[in-house]
Parts: sequence; structure tokens; C-alpha cells
Amino acid sequence: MGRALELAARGPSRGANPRVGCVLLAPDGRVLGEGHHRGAGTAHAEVDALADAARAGTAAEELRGATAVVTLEPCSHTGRTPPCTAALLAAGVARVVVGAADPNPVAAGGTDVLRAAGVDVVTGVLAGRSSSLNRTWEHAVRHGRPFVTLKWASTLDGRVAAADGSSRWLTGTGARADVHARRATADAVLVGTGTALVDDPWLTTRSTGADGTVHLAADQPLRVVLGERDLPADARLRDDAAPTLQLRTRDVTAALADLARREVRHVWVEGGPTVAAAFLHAGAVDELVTYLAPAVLGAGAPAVGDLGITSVAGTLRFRLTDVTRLGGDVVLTSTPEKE
Ligand code: AOF
Ligand code: ZN
Repeated sequence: MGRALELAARGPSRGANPRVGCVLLAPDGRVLGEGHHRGAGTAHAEVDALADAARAGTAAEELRGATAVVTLEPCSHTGRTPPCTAALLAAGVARVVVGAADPNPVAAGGTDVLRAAGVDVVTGVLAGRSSSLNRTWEHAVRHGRPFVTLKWASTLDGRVAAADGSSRWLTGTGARADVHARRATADAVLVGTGTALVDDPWLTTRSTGADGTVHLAADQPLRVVLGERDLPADARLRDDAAPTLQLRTRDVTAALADLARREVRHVWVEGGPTVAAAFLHAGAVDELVTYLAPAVLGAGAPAVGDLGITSVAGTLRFRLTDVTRLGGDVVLTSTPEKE
């Protein structure tokens, strides 16, 4: 299963589908085939491993009695591809060792199908590691809405811009590079029309080389603008570096439902204060990523707009899960306290 998890981790860290790995073993323990899933529309890990075994010249008889080790419960449905349970049964696999159960009700039930067909099934092996690999995907599938990360970069006194509106650059290059790396793991990057109009951001994932040349990642997250105001024709968000979607609503729940229909599993929300407050108010923040520069402004836009909280009793509390220094700045990761 450790090897199957390694294979799973080769899959894309974002997209509609989970990361899944599979190893096929002969009764004497020899590896007959290995596979992983490369994203929606491509072969599932089990089918990829069976194809690998076939390429290696494995005879059909060798697979009869083999063990398939899969990090996620084999699917029992016909989605973009046929069911993996059918492929495993057709190959004559005798034993299936499963990591995490599939939380997707459409695809789940594979272990029952296999058991009913007489296959020896073991479940829950290193299930936690498979789940952490697919943390945002599992959350999205369970809750029917994308996993939401709310990010901001502020001074120690919680300002994201100075009184004159200028906001570049509060944090250093290390923090900025970290933002780009983390954006790249999300399916969508979202801002409100306020930020889109004031900052004219690109919201792309890019890196800057030692010689100063900017490198745009090939596969960009969807750029999402929330709100009704129109963007000017020359807005950077209208360039062709990445697709952009404007959701003409102020309702966070409706926006997330729309994104869920587009199979967005993880949204990275970048502000500004109105959008941050709207997501927090809706109880729709699953993770906070906060970059803090050791600086003080004393005036200027706050990271989060008015939440209507007037007493300490109403404080929104989070649990700190990570603290990392990035150059002269610090990044804090926290998750909501469970009621
Ligand atoms: C597996 N093995 O490697 C993966 C599974 O419509 P599709 O074909 O893209 O199916 C997607 C669903 O199948 C996905 O939501 C999840 O429930 C399951 N993914 N299952 O047996 C795999 N990637
Ligand atoms: Zn499958």
C-alpha cells in the first residue's frame, strides 16, 4: 500500500478526480503491474495497472489469483470510464486490498460488488494517508461544495493595504512564491469585483527565474470574480493566460454551488475584505492561510470586513495547524474550531 500511495501521489494535485494508485501482485509477491490515475477522463488506477501488466507481457493466467492493492475503493459505476470492479473481476483477481472508502455515492459500493463475486476484500489499509492525499477532493465530495481556503497577506495589525490603497508589496518574495505554489494546487482562485477593479490582478500561477523572466505554469486554475460590477475590457483578468469566470452574485452559497457543478473541488479565495467577510459569515471557510509581515500600518483596509461581531463572545475561533517562517515573514495555517 505504501508503494500504491507513492504511485497515487504522481497524479495531479487538483482537478475533478482523486489521486489513486494501484499495484498488482502475484501470489508469490512479485509485482505484475503498477498504475495511477492521471485525472478525469483518463484510465482509473486499476485499469492503468492492468494495462501495465499486459505491456510487461503478463499472461492472463498469472493474473488469476493475483492481489490488487488500491489506495481508494474500486469504483462500481460507469462514469467517464467503465467500472474498475468489472475490470478486476474480468482479470480474475482473487484478492483486493483497499485504502480509503470512496465517499462519492455514485462510485461507492465497489467492495460489496467484489465480495459478492467471491473476491477476498480487505479495507482500510493506510486509509488515513489516502484521505490526506485527497483531502480537498474528499471534503468537496462529502459536502457537495468545494473546499475553501481563505488567504490574505497583512501587517501585524491586520491591514492588507495602506490608506492610499497601495498594497504591493507587504510581504517578501518568499511569501509571494509560496502563494503561487499553493494557488497551483487549487482548481479555482477567487476574488471580489472590488479587488479585481482596484488591484487589477492576474491571479495566475507563475514563477520568476533568477534572471527575472516570468514563467507561467502551463495548466492554470480557473480565475473567478465574484460580484456584479463589470470589469474593464483591458483588465488583466480578461487576458488569455487562464480562463476567467464572473459569478454575478453576492451569495457565497450560490457561488460555491455553481463552482461545484463545474467540478471545482478546491477554491483559493484571495480577497478582499468584503469577500473574506462574506465567506466567513457564510461559514464557508475550511482553512485560513495567513501571511504576516512584521510591519504596522495603523490605517488602511482590514483583511476582513465587518462581520457584525460586537462582543468577544462572538469571536470566530480557529485552530492553528501550522506555523512556517518564509524569509522575514510568517505563514499561519488554521482550520475552524468544530462546534
Ligand atoms: C477508482 N480508481 O483511479 C479513481 C476512482 O467519471 P470518472 O470515470 O472520472 O470517475 C470519477 C469517480 O471515480 C471519482 O469521483 C471517484 O469516486 C472514483 N475515482 N475510482 O476505482 C481510480 N480515480
Ligand atoms: Zn474506477
